[in-house]
Amino acid sequence: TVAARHTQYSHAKTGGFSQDGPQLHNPYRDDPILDKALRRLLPQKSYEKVAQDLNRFGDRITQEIDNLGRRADLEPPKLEQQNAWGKRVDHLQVCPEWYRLKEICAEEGVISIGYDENSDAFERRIHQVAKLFLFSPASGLVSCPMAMTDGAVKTLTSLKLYGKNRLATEAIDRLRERDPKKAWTSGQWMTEKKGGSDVAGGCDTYATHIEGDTYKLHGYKWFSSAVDADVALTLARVVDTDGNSVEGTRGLSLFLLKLRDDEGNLNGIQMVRLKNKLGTKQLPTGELLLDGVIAERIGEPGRGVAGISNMLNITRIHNAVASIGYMRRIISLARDYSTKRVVFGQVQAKWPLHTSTIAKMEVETRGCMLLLLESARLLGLSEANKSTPTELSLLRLITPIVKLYAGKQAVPLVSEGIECFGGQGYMEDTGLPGILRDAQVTPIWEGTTNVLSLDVLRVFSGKDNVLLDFAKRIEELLGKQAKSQKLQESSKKIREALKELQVLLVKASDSALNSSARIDNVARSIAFAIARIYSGALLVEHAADESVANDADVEVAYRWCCEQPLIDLRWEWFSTERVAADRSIVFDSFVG
Ligand code: UCC
Ligand code: FAD
Repeated sequence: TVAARHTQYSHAKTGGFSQDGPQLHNPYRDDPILDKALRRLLPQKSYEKVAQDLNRFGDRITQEIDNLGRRADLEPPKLEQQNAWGKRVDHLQVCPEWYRLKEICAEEGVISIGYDENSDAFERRIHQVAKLFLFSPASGLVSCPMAMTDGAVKTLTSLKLYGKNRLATEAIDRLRERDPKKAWTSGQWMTEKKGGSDVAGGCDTYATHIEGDTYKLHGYKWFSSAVDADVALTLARVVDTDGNSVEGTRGLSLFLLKLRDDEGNLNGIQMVRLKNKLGTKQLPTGELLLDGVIAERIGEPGRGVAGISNMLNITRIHNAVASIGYMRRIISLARDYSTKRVVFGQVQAKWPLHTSTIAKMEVETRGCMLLLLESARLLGLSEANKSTPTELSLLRLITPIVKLYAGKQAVPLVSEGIECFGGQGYMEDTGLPGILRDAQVTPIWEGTTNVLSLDVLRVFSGKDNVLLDFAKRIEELLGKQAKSQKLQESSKKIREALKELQVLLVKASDSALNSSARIDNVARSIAFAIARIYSGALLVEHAADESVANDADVEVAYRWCCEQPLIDLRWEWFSTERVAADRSIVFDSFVG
């Protein structure tokens, strides 16, 4: 009654009601697809071991890790450049929780699992990716240095430096070390002021020879994340004895350096400032002046971009982990909240329009998740030397695809998820807005959506017939005729979309020869079509496996394949006239 309310407010100024917030559940047990997918992908014994580890780790996330990650969100790093007496100190202050999270990564083996020689390489990469996926949204962005650390191990081992180069050997051991006291992390410094996508066009860092493979580096690195790292991989142009260097990609060589000496002094590095970022505020991203950094040249001179691509291909998979981790986190919280928040007389979960909103997000996330696990499977197979040539070319294809697609989907999906909490989703102390800010970086770093779409074209222009390999894999996934009518219809849609893509690409490459068509301006639509066709086929394969799948899996596959376009590409978009038309739209009324 009115009188009762009046009494209530006169005593408690904020009113008597408070809303229960969303609860974070064990992310492994809460995930509707991860466990089932692992059951399908891994041999029984290995599955049991992995599931046990992920179950336990999921509990550790809810009980300990998530809170540390949240503390790291709230205490961004600081840089003290000079001490009180004007001495340059470049003292980086990162909160204790950040360091604790790094220790936990070593203890939990988030990197070492990927290289554990006691288990099959194919299985260990799947295990690692699943574990990183659980960790990522709780990690306070420690997932970022972990990505680069994994990439550094991969690069150094691919260059076969173990046992041959002292620093590289120590780095390989310590970057995948389980003892937190010995474990190192790595940075990756590629971006300079002039260019982050066009690395060769932007690189103005020079290396003068000292002796053997040792050089001194001078340059300015414009974005360097996790500057509390122990080592970093970077690119520079070697200066010859006449003071000349080679321009372009072929002039870039790859270097490995330690950030500090044994006394903790910086190795010819000045931390100029920390970046003032939209999100990822937990992560110390700095501008670094390299002023005589002692570094080891690794790999052949002039093969720097090709060498660091090993790192990029690993960090891009980690980036997809992060994107999908954010998607899963927001859905999980929104789902829980929907059982608690009463709107118009009943909980959100009972309003069909609300569950339909979350169902749409769920379909997207499951498609991305299976694409991610496929990338882990292919990576693992290649490292176990078990890949067929088709699987090798699919790994090269899927890496930019999963990064660009998941990164691009994460931002609107997380935004939708935030809306599920109404005004509370916009409140900083819920921790929810930070998820959106952090998700926004995933389409940008490690190669933007456009740059990775162009990388997909680079893959197609290689010597292998990647399109045929792709078609072969899709057929393999669709397999035998599924029993369910919905899955049969889904398979039909996938085959139609694949055919359409093949026809357009063949026609485009023929027309490109006589300059009547361009492929680069539709690279993004091509990449998206590949992602959607590939994920659709993976969803069908998953849903057709009656040993794990249920009706919801079938429905998800059907909605992915039959309720949204798998391919959004028209022949007229390839025409060279389209380029001029785009310009006329963009620069209409532009005075410059
Ligand atoms: O953003 C960064 C770190 C953020 C923090 C870490 C986040 C981790 C995940 C988060 C988890 C929370 S680091 C900066 C990232 N920067 C980029 O990704 C650069 C984007 N730009 C590109 O990817 C470009 O496509 C370039 C720089 C790779 C292309 O440059 P060029 O100069 O045009 O190079 P070319 O001539 O096309 O390629 C040179 C060689 C070729 O081999 P060869 O010479 O044998 O023909 C290419 O085939 O490199 C080869 N190559 C590759 N190989 C190029 N890309 C690749 C690749 N991805 N895989 C294999
Ligand atoms: P640009 O290259 O100037 O790109 C601007 C726009 O142009 C983009 O939309 C891009 O898609 C588009 N574009 C570029 N080329 C083409 C083309 N040919 N066709 C069509 N479109 C094109 N870098 C590191 O090396 N190490 C790090 O640790 C690191 N950490 C980072 C941390 C954060 C928080 C951020 C935001 C960035 C970080 N980066 C790091 C840099 C990041 O990798 C680059 O910002 C990114 O690769 C893009 O480069 P750029 O900023 O120079 O943008």
